[in-house]
Parts: sequence; C-alpha cells; structure tokens
Amino acid sequence: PLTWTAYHSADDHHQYMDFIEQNYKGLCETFSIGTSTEGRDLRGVKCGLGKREVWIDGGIHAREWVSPAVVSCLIREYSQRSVNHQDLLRKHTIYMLPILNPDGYEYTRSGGSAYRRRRFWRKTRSRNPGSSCIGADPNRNFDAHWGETGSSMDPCSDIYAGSRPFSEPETRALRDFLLGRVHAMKMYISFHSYSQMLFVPYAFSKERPADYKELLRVAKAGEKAIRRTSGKAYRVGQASQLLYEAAGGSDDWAKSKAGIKYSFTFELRDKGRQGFLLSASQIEDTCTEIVAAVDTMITTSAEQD
Ligand code: 0X9
Ligand code: ZN
Repeated sequence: PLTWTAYHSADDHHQYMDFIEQNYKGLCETFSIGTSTEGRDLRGVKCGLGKREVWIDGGIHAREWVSPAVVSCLIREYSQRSVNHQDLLRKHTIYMLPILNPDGYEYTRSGGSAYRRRRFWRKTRSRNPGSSCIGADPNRNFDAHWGETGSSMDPCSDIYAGSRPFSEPETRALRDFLLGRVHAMKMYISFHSYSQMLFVPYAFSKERPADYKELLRVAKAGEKAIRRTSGKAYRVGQASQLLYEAAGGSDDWAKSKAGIKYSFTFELRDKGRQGFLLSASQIEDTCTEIVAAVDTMITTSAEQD
C-alpha cells in the first residue's frame, strides 16, 4: 500500500497502518489518540513488548512532508525487524504517529489553482472566532511558557499560539495520551523539517534542564549514527541557540510538564536547497539515517535509567 518513493495521503497512511496490524499480529498494533478538527483519526502504530516506552510523532506542521514519510518508514522498519532481531523491541515499546496534524497535511495536498498558498500551509485548520484566518501553530499551542517567546497572538500569523494552551484537539489528544502513559514513557521524539538539526530542550529560552548534559550525550550519539550511516551533518543543540527561541512546543512540554526525561526534536533534510519541497527520492535515505539515530538514541539512553 505505501511506498517511500512518493508522498502519500493521510488515508493511505491509515490503510498502511491497518495492513501492518493485520500482518504483524502480536508485535505491532494500531492505536488512536483522538480526532482532528475536521474529524480525521489521529492514528499510529505501536511495536514492541517492552516496559520502557518511546513516543515518536510526525506531521505537526502541515508542509513538512518528509516528516510523516519518515515516521511511516520507521513503522515499516520496526514492524519488519521484530521478526528477526527482537532485542530492542523486547525491552521497549515504540509508539509511532505519522501525522499529528492531518487536516493541515491534507490541505497542503489539495493543490489546484491555490497550489502555492496551500502547499506551504503550516498550521491546523480550526476556526478562529472573530477572525477569518484559519488555524493555530500546534507547536506553539502546548502549555509550556505558552504565548511567550517566538509566538504570536494574531490568528492570521503562521506562529499563532492559539486562543489558549491546548485550544487545538490535536495537541489536546497528544497531551492526554502522553499524560496517561508518563509512568512508562522515557523518550519523546518529534520530527519536523527542514535544516538537519537535532534539538534538546529547552526552546522557549536558553535555559537548560538540570540533566541537559545527559540529553546532549544521547543526541550526539544519534547525530554520530547519522554521520556514520549517510555522511549527512546534523547540528546538535538547543533550538533557542541554533534556530530561535519559541515557546509552547511539544518537546518543551514533554520534558517540563509531562516529565518525560528524554525529549528531542529533529529537523530533517535538507538544508534549504529544496526545503519543504524535498524530493521524494530522498525519503528512503533520510529514513535510513534516522533509523540509525533512533536505534542509537534508544539504546544509549536505556543505559542511564
Ligand atoms: O519552530 C518550530 O516549531 C520548529 N521549526 S520548524 O521550522 N519545523 O517550524 C522548531 C521546534 C523546536 N522546538 C520548539 N520550538 N519547542
Ligand atoms: Zn515544523
């Protein structure tokens, strides 16, 4: 059903996940955390039998197409792998949700005469009372220094934080799911694009968590695995240092509010040549380097807790 030489619809992703569940009974199953504003299922696949849990999401921002592609590729990887080398999946359970913002994603795919305007959509597709502008930036909508740095209170802005923390059903669904599993959840990874970076908290300011060095150690091990695998360079550090300060993000919330020790955000390929329009021919190689990074980050963090 899915291939990794093209970008696919949210429906295709759902069908692929159903297919995985039917074919890999016992080791992987689908799960749902809720529904989007337009009623789309927020569906993912969990693989593994372990007590130590890892969360992976993609598609928070609509136009960052390589992100859902890589997360569905991770589903392929971990579902196939569980047959042979089961070690990682005996100790861990990995939750993978490819498209957290399916309404936005489908909007960017809806093309037509408004192609350019739609293809570069970033936000959700919720209505804003009193404004004709649509949507909020899901990665400014989490309750972690909400509305402070790097976000806007203007519903027409691309970085609109929303009318209140968790105003969006998509971010609420993620919040409720993760809060229900905090006892076991050890790692949070979110995939964005582009610029080839790997962030450790915090992003809202240059403040660092007490265990910053440990998180940096794990991130650097991930970065090294990428370099070994594809030769690609990813910069490692705080988003507030490497990119800009921005509050209300999922990574900061996972770390500071949900108490998930290891929290990371990836910016996938490339460094700007194609940007959001990354050629689908790069999905497979991006996936390969990210599998190496995720494997390494999971195993190298497990030594610590
Ligand atoms: O601004 C963002 O949300 C991310 N960059 S993107 O170009 N994909 O929009 C960076 C996220 C870093 N983490 C936080 N800002 N919390
Ligand atoms: Zn993004």
